[in-house]
Amino acid sequence: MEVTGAQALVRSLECEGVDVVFGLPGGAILPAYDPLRSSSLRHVLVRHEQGAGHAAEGYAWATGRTGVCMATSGPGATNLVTALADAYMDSVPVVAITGQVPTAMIGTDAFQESDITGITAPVTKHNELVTDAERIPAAIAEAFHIASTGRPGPVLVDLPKDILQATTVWSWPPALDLPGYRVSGPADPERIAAAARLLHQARRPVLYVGGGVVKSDSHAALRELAELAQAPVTTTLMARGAFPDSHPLALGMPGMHGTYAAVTALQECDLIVALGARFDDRVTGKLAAFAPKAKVVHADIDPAEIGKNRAPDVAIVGNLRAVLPELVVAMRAVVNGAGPGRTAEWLATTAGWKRSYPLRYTQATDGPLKPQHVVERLSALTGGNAILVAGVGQHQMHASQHYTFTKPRSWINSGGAGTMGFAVPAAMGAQIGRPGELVVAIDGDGCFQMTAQELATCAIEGVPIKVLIFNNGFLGMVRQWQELFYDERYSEVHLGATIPDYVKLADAYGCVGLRCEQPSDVDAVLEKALAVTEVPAVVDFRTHDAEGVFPMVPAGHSNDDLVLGPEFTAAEQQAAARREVIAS
Ligand SMILES: Cc1ncc(C[n+]2csc(CCOP(=O)(O)OP(=O)(O)O)c2C)c(N)n1
Repeated sequence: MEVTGAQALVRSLECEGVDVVFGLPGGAILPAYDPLRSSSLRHVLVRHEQGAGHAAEGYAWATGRTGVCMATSGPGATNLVTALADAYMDSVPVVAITGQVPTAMIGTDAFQESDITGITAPVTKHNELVTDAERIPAAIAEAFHIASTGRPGPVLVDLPKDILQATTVWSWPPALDLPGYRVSGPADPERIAAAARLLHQARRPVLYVGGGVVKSDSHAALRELAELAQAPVTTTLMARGAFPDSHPLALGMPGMHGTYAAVTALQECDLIVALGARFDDRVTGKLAAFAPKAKVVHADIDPAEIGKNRAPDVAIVGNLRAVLPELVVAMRAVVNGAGPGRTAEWLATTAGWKRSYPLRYTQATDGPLKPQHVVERLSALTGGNAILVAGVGQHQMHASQHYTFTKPRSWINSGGAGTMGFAVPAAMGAQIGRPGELVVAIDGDGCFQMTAQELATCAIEGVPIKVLIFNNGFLGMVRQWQELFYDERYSEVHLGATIPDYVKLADAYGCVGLRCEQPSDVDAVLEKALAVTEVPAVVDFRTHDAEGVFPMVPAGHSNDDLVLGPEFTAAEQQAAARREVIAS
C-alpha cells in the first residue's frame, strides 16, 4: 500500500503502541501533523518544546513506557535539547521526532535549519537523520527499541520535509538492523553466587539502590533480598520509592543531602551492594574517601558503569529484572545452608543512628512557614500515595527527604542534570500517563517560572496536576551556597516573592490559584488543592526565605564531613562525627 512518509511515521508510532505525543508544529514537520489528525494518537499541544520533552520524560518515569515528543526544525528542535540531555542523564526512554529542512537544502543555512543530529549526538543514546521515506518504519522501530532496551535513554529521529512528503510502500514490522547495538545478556551465575556469599559474610552490609531498580521494576525482589540478608537499604535520589521508607531496614537517601544514617552507614560498611546505581559524585562526595572499608558488589545493566568511579570486587552485568531475583535465589540458598547472616549488631547501630540524628526542623506555630512542614503534611494527607514530581533546588531536597515514599514510580525528578523547569511539564506527562491518580508537583519559585506556561496546556487538556510552589523569593539552593561558602555575599539570587502574583497567574491560566502563608492553614489549603479535579491547582506557599537543606556534605568534601545543620547542638555534631548513638 502506498503512503506518504508522514503517514508511514504516524502508522509506525501507532504500531509501536504510542498513545500520546507531546509536541508543537512548524514548517518542516507540518506534513506529519496532517495524518496525525486522523490517527489514534493523542497529540498534546505544548506551549514550549522543552515542555514537550519533559512531559515525555514524566510520562516515561510514571508509566515505564517510552515517552514521545515532536518538534519542528531549527529552534523547535533545539528547544528539545535540554530535555533530551536530562533524559540521557537519568536514563529515561524518550523518542523525539523532529522535522528537518528538505534534503536538498541541508547544509545551505536554510530557514530554520539546524544540525540537530550533530547537536544532540552527545545527549542521545542514538539519533538518525532519515534520508529515504522507505526507511521511516525501520528508523522509528529502531528508535523505540534502542530507547527502551538495555540502559534506557533518549533517541532522536530527524525527518526532512521532502522525506515526509515522498511516497513509499507501507510495511510493518520492519527488520531491525542494528549491528553495533548490544544489550547485556544474562548475568554470570558464578558472580551472582559470589555476590550472595559476600553479602552473607558481611557484618556491615548496605544495599545502595539506584534508579535502575525502579526502571527494571525489581522492587519486590529488592525487598526480598534486603529481608533475607537483613541488610539496611539506602535509596538514591533516583530510587526514592524503590524501597518503602517506613520499612525498618530503610535508611533513606544517601549523598550530599542524605540522612546521617544513610551517609554514615555507607562510610562505615564492610560491603556495598550497588544495584542500578552509578557512584555519582552527589552520592560519594570526595570519591577517594568514600566508603573506605567496603568491598563492592556492583550490578548494572550498563557495563560502562562498572568500575567507572569505584572498582568492584564482584561485577555483575545484566538487567536487574533478572539479576535481582537470581540474587534472591542465591542468597536463599546460602542462608538455607549456612544459617542467617550476622548483621544484628549493625542493624542496631544503624537504627540507633536513625533515632539519634533524624531529619530535624522546627516549625513555630506562628510561622515562618517551613517547606519541610508542607511536605510532611502532604505526605500525611496523601498517605504517601501521590506521584510526586519535583523541580531542582532546596524544595526538591526537602520533598525527597520528608515525603514518606511507599512505592516505586511515585517520585519523578531531574536527578542527573538538575534541570530547573522540569516539574510542571513532567507532572503533566505523568498525569496523562496515569490519569485518575494524584500527581503533585513541588516546585521552586525560580524553577516554576521557567516552564509555567504548560499550565495553559494542562488547563485546556483537563490535566488536573497540583503544583505546590515553595515560594521563598530566592533561588534558594544557590542562596544557601552563597550563605555557607561565600560569606553570605548574596549575588543575583533574590527573585522577590510577590512578582508574579502566582494566584493571579494561576487564574490567568485557567487554573485554581491558592495562597498559604501560615502553618496553621497548610492542611486546609492542601485539602482544597487536592480536591480540584478538572484543571490544575496552584498553591503559592510563602515559605521561609532563609531555610536551608540539611544534612549537607559540602561539595568536594568527604562524606565524613557531613554537617547536621543548625538544628543540632555542637555536642550532637561531635557525637555524630564519632558515630555515637545518643538516643535509645
Ligand atoms: C536550568 C538551570 N539553571 C540554573 C540552575 C542552577 N540552580 C540550581 S538550584 C537553583 C535555584 C532554584 O531556585 P528555586 O526554583 O526557587 O528553588 P529553591 O532552591 O528556592 O527551592 C539554581 C539557579 C539549574 N539547576 N538549572
